[in-house]
Parts: sequence; structure tokens; C-alpha cells
Amino acid sequence: MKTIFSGVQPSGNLHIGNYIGALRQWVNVQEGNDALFCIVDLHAITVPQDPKALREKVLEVAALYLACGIDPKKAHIFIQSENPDHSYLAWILNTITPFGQLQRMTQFKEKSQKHEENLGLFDYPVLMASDILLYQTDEVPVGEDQKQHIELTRDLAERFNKRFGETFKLPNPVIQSQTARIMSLQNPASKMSKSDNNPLGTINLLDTEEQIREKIKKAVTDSNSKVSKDHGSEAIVNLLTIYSAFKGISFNKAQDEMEGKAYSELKNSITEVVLETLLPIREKYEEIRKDEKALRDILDEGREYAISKSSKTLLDVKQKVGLI
Ligand code: AQP
Repeated sequence: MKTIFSGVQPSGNLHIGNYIGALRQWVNVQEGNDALFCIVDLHAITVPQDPKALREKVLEVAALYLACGIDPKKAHIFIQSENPDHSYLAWILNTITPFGQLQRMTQFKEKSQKHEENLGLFDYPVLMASDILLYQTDEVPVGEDQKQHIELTRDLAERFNKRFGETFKLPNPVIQSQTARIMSLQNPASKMSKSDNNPLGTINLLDTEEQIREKIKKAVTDSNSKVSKDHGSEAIVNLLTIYSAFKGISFNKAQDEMEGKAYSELKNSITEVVLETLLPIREKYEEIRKDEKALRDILDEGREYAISKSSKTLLDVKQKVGLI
């Protein structure tokens, strides 16, 4: 049995990039594994959040995990800030993290251009390493943008093990190569992101049917009018990727199916497959979100389970470092 750990920040509206890159993969691996899925609110506050909205978003994300198919009988869902071991281990890992390595992190470079720089944003990957290492994680299912952070996690684990003796398991990223990075519908050069200023660029999991139709209709294409393997612009590749992901077929198969079809036809087909998946998720979400007590019970169970695992690792770490 493998230990699987992953998380999403409650930093905005979850979108189909989060779904394809992360959540959908989680549903597939929860069976037969020891799976922990976290709502990483401590990560979310590395950029300014409205406190009231953040609290609501945490519950929204938890309910979305369930609506997307995470089964609390198979997996454990918990809120990062409810397990203090995460920030404790992060502090210890900080003391073995080279400054220069954090300076090279692409996400920090990108986010510090969009938001005011702060130490939390700089230190984000160390907290992420702590999230993963606390559970002796084997696999981390994520989108491609997180690969660099998992490489850092492995480096820190190795460095700690070397200095203090075998303590952490080295985790592996699990990235679905063909759908690893869903791009913005308005700017296919940048990844679909919760913090995109243009609402037309992202399809959110809780968008209405009307919004989804409009966003796909207005998605940018290129100066051609038909799908052709001879001219694969970023925009069309992205649309075909979304189509293939929702249809559950390979990119090549999607390309064969759409070859020679007008862009409008491609968009109609995407709309169909996206709605087929997202509308039932939205319906389930509304049902789940109504019962806050049941949701809270799931999160309480998740927290207790998470702490029962992480406390063992942290105790070992404290002893090795000389804090006990
Ligand atoms: N566009 C994407 N394509 C594929 N996977 C993606 N992920 C995010 N965007 C895409 C994956 O979703 C998981 C959760 O991401 P996160 O909440 O940790 O934050 P992020 O990667 O920073 O996502 P956003 O949407 O861009 O959020 P903001 O705008 O708040 O920074 C991860 O596994 C990620 O790979």
C-alpha cells in the first residue's frame, strides 16, 4: 500500500486545470492506497486573502473534493492549518534549505511579480516539502507546475537523511504527461490559474452551464479555421488537450477525431464533454455543501488521522535534531 499525499490551495475558484492536473488523478489513486488530501490554507495566505472569504473557500474546496469523487471511506481529507505539525516541520526544514535553491523556484518568480513579495511566498516550497515528508509519502499526484517543488522536497529529504540519519522517504511526483498543464482559454501561453485576472480564461468547476458555454465559445483560436495536424498552435493544442482529457481519450486520438473540423465544431464538442462532467459535479457539490455538520465530521476525522501519522515523523525528527 502506498501513501499518497496532495493538496489544493483555497485561494480562489477551483478550475478544470486543478481538476485534470490534480483532483481527477486523486480519485483514481484513492482505492487501495493510504491517501491524504489536504486543503492547503497556510499556502493560500502567502498571497493576500480576505479572511471571511478564505474560511468559506476552505469548506468549498472540501465539498468540491467530495463532489469530484473523493470518498471519505477511502481517503482522508483535512485542513492543513488544523495540523500544527506542518508549520513545525517547515521551520526545521528551513534550517537546512539553501537560500539560492529557493531563489530559483519558478513559482516564486512568477507569483512575486503578481503579488507583493513576502517571506511566506519565498518559503512556500519548504512548507510544501513539510506537507509531503510528514506522511512518509510515496507519491504526489500533481500538475506539471509543481514538479520543481517536489524535486526540492526530495533534495531536502536527502540532505536531512544524510545529516541526521534515515528519516524521510523520498517521494515521487505523479504527473499525467499529456494533460499536465492546462492553459488559459484567453492566453494559451500562460497556465489556467485561479488568480487569472481575466475570468474568461478559466473554466471553474462551479461555473453555470451558461458561463461554460460562453467561455468555450470565446476561447481564442488562431488565424486558421479548421483543425489540422499541419498547424498546431498553442491555443488549438490546449483546446484539443481539454477535449481529450474530458473525453477520456489520448491527445492523438482527439486530434484524429477532430482533423479537418471547423474550430466552431471543436468548441461544440468540448462544450458537450465538459458539461457532461461538470454539471453533475456542481449538483453534488450543492447537495454536500448544504450539510455543514457532515462536512465538518469528515474534516475532523481527516485531521485526527493526519495527526496520528505526522506526529510519529515529527517526534523522530525532533529527537534526531536534538529538540527532545
Ligand atoms: N493549469 C493547470 N493545469 C494542470 N494542473 C494544474 N494545477 C493548477 N493549475 C493547473 C494543479 O492543481 C493543483 C493545485 O494547485 P494549487 O492550488 O496548489 O495552486 P496552483 O498550482 O498555484 O494553482 P493556480 O490555479 O494557479 O492557483 P493560484 O492562482 O492561486 O496560484 C496542483 O497539483 C497543480 O499542479
